[in-house]
Amino acid sequence: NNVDGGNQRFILPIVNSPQGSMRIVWDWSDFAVNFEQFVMPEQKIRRAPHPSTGEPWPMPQYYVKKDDKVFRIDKTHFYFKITRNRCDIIDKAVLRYQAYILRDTIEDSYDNLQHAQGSPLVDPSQKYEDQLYTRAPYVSIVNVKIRQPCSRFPTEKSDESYDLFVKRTGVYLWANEVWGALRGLETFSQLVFRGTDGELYIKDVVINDYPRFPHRGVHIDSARHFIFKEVIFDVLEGMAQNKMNVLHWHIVDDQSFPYQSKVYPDLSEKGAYHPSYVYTHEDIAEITEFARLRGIRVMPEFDTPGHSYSWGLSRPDLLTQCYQGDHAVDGYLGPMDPSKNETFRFLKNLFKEILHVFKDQYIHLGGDEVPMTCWSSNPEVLRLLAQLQGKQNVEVKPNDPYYYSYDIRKVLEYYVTRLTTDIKNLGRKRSNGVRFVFWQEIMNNNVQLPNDTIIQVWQGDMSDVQRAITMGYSVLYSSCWYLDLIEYGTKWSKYYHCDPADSSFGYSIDESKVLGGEACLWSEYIDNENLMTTLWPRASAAAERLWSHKDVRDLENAATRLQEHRCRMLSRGLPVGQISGPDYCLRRGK
Ligand code: CP6
Repeated sequence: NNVDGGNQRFILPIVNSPQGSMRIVWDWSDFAVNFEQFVMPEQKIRRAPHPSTGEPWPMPQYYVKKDDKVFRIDKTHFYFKITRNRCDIIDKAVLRYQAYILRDTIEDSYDNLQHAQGSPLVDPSQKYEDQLYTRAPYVSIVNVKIRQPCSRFPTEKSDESYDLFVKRTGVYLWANEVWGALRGLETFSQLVFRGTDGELYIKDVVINDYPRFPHRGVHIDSARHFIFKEVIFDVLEGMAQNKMNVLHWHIVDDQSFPYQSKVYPDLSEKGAYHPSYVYTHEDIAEITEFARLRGIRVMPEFDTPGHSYSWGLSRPDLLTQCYQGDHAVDGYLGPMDPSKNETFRFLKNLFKEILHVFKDQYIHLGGDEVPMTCWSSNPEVLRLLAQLQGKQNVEVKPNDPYYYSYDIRKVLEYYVTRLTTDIKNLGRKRSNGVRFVFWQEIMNNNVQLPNDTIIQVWQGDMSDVQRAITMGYSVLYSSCWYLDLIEYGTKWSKYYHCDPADSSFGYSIDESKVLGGEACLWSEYIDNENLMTTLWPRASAAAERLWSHKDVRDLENAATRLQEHRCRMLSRGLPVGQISGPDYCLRRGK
């Protein structure tokens, strides 16, 4: 089949040209005569679908549709009625979705919304009065009922389930928690489509929906290229439209240190690319707030002991001096120096601040790609290792005969155990405590940590997932969703078919131990200009795998919905990329 794009014969329906509307028929196979390598005569020819048919992405768990039956939405009288447990999260969400539904689908954007409400667009920060909604007559009402009072921040235990009924007798959205109501509003807004007559329609449906995995993440890297706050907002808005709920923010790395600390301001003064390319506490608060209002958690990653070169620009003493034989090699610094108490004192102070700035229970501590050969070259680290292995006051040098009986991985275990113990103690004062995530090297190096630790598998397959579970850890899976590794045509089907709890190769994975997965976008070759176009709609493939029932795997069906979904993200103002192959979106052009 041809869902990944490539050549296909189809008809572009209407094109606006200076001469007026005309129908263009483009037969791609005429072109292919000259390019034989592109001819695939046996392939199924798929006509680009109508760009708006009101199909959801990701697919709900239970989605019962009465074929062909649709209701018309009265654009001028449409509103959401929140019957219980109002709070800022749901009030602001309702305004966003009302704007999307009306603006998405009709030509005159905000003017219509203002007209519909009979009042100017409301300042979201103001306190809502019921009269805001009572001006509209009782038609096209969406009744929103939230059973429990709002909580302030989403957590790994948030209930994101909801029920949605679109029936002649009315539209009802019911959720236990506000987080489910947010997901339901997104689904509802996706079901509304614009007919060829310009009217808004919605299908007759009953939906019962909830996520398959609690952790559905997007990983961004703001250290290889500085990512503007506005682009991070776009990432978060894209996540909301794909029901993803964790922003994994790899904030610092070897190349730069854009996190502006108040206890150690020299870290970013020396470590950021430029004084203005920093994230202040206020920036982070804004990003966290934008995420919170969309039911998204922000999980920061401060990657140590490796990937820490930029820390050394202000604090060279933090890093291990690498040796060649007996000689310290000038300017050659390795991972964090585990042989000094000062290293841990420093980290403890910094993480105390980090726990205060980032509210989420999870902290990612990295632990990947640690250059341990530098550790094994350093006499102080080797002295530490000798102690750890029960040999007091022994001088170990790389040329000692004993050297190879030492296991340098014990130093990694010592480092990680000491760091997590320190941070756990700091976290006691928080209401939700603290929980750690590490890249899979921690498990590969046989480091044993408490069972509430989470291992993120980024290399390898279900055997690694199985291994982490056997060692007692919970797992996040990312191996197949390294979105920065792209190729011609950008085959999204491989992202789509990848499953974090895939039992089809003889493994029987305990799905309750798999928290979910993350679409990872590393930024070596990504900056503000191409971040969104590379992330979306590629990450949408991961989003459906992580939300929908595991048997939702039909590529043809997904391809049609994904095309519409991409157009929808575009029309909502997100600069998303192209992966579907030849197609079209209807929106206002120049
Ligand atoms: N940076 C950090 C990276 C990567 C990792 N950690 C990485 C390694 C291999 C690929 C992509 C990214 N750039 N800090 C590994 C988790 Cl293919």
